[in-house]
Amino acid sequence: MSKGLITLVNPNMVHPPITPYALDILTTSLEGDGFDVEVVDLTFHRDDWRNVLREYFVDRDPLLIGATVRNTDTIYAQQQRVFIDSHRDIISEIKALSGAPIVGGGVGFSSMPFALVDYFDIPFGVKGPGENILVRLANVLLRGEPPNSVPGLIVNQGAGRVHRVSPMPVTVRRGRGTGPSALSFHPVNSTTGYIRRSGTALKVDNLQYYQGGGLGNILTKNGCAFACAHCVEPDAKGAQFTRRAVRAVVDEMESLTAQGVYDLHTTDSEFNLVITHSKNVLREVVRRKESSPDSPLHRLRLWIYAQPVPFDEELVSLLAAAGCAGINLAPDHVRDDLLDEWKVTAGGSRYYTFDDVHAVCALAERYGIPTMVEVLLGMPGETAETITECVRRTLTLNAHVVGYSLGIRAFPYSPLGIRLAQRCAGKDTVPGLQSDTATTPIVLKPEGSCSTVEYERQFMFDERGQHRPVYFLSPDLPEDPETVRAPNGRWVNTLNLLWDLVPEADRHRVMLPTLPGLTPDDNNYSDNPFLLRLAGLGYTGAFWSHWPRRAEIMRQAEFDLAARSQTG
Ligand code: B12
Ligand code: SF4
Repeated sequence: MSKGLITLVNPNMVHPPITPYALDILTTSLEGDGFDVEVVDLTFHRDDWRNVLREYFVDRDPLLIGATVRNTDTIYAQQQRVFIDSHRDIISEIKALSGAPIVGGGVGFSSMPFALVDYFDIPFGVKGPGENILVRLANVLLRGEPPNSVPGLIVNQGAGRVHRVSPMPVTVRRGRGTGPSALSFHPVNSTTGYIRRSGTALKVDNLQYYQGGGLGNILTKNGCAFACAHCVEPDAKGAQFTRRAVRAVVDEMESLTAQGVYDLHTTDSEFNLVITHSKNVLREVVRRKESSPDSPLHRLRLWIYAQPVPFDEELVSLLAAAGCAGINLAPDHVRDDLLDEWKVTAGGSRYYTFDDVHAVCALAERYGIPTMVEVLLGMPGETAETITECVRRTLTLNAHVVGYSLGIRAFPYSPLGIRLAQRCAGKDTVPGLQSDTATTPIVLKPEGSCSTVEYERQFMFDERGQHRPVYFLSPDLPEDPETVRAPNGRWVNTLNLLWDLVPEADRHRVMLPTLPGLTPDDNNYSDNPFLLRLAGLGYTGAFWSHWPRRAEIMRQAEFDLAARSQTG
């Protein structure tokens, strides 16, 4: 007999649509524990989500409702779009339709969870992997026990008072937690194959996402033990690597490819950190392909996120044999002086040089695997000279695509965000702090000097409660002093410099930020006009793989549209 119904809601309205993988993971664990789970997926209901919710809740009375918040905002400095207001609208509608308690979670949510339980006005939140905590919460509610007995659960007491039940499950650095060893359970379900479905009512429809967005997804391990200055992931996902059982991962790849979802993007923070595990996963894929000519894995196209180190020929040959279709590499910059303070392990050491980036690109090319190289410009210390060198050297890499972003979103617990708040000390702004919607200088309070809700909120809201996502752009870039002084200054000179630095002949294979921030040139996937066309035309695989042909694809799309309007 079922223990009761849990409803999981996906409020992500960004297109091209990305499969809410988290909801398959949560469903697997909840169903495994005897609960019924229904997924109300609003991604394909951007215009009629209210009706969908109303119809759903007419005859449902769940024990608990979970909402996943994958992205808080675009984290793209040229288009600082915030998503949480639309999430709040959805949550408010749910509250009007059901009396069930609501719990929030997701990687975006986890980047500022105290502020978001408060903003959404929901009783519970989970920071980091949620499957095991959610099962505990559901059982506690079922038995009528106090939620305060669920370790790691974030509980909203109202009026801005939020606390987290200790001990905390996700290893958190800087003494803010005690780590999984302090718990009787680990937050990640690392042993079970997550159940992936297509075409089942009220479950995530993996094939529909693949047909609408061209990508499926797969997790081989959770978390990241490194400490790159701009990054939220060690804090939001867990500061240690939790490997999933190899068999479970490959079973899932097999299940997805058998359903017709052939392009799978890894959702690890970085696929190659813990290289022995990465190789074991790939070996198992290769073994199954070799042992059966009928294995659906022969159709697998794997797309990975990776760092330049560790990488060796064995990994690349295994990637090729397993069906890797592309490597998205994130060296971020070429200059050691900038990277020394930025791309580091938890112990603070650098882990690659630009020579390693060259070596990976060359090796991948030898094995016929295209690469995309991601570059993040504007970190502290960036100048016209360092940008010039970075663009010049990254263009020599022979990568399929080089993506340049300018400006870094500062988050409450990214090392950069923490440092900026410490430097402001609640008194002064720091040159380079910027937000398009800021009307007064951005002055951040350091952690510990205010409540956690307040600390997190200031990275997303101003004092009046208006959205003001905080960004950082190096003040040493060639901007006028007024631009740097203005809290909402736009680094236009630097944008122009960037465009000037990329020769016309390379433009087709380069992602370059533009002033509006949402054009077919921008490395911003949220409703990007090129990607929407791409998805509409049925292209599959990582979006960047089609980037060099975007002018042609856009022309084809215009042509098709014109032809259809004539025949229609
Ligand atoms: C892979 C990836 C992509 C790929 C996706 C490919 C694919 N087919 O899946 C691509 C390149 C397309 C992409 C695009 C974008 N991405 Co992205 N992406 C990721 C990445 C690396 C993995 C996401 C993922 O699926 N994780 C695996 C799932 C299983 O984990 P999870 O969602 O965190 O779920 C667990 C917990 O969070 C929790 N949980 C989740 N939901 C819930 C709900 C409840 C109720 C509970 C209790 C718990 C819970 O339990 C889950 C299971 O353990 C993450 C970083 C990361 N390591 O997670 C960034 C990340 C999510 N992306 C991010 C962003 C901003 C974007 C874009 C908006 C960027 C842009 N401007 O274009 C777009 C949005 C696209 C869209 N349509 O939503 C940011 C979000 C930051 C923030 N605060 O908002 C992240 C964190 C990257 C970063 N370092 O900043 N992305
Ligand atoms: S950018 Fe650095 S900290 Fe973030 S996931 Fe990658 S390696 Fe880990």
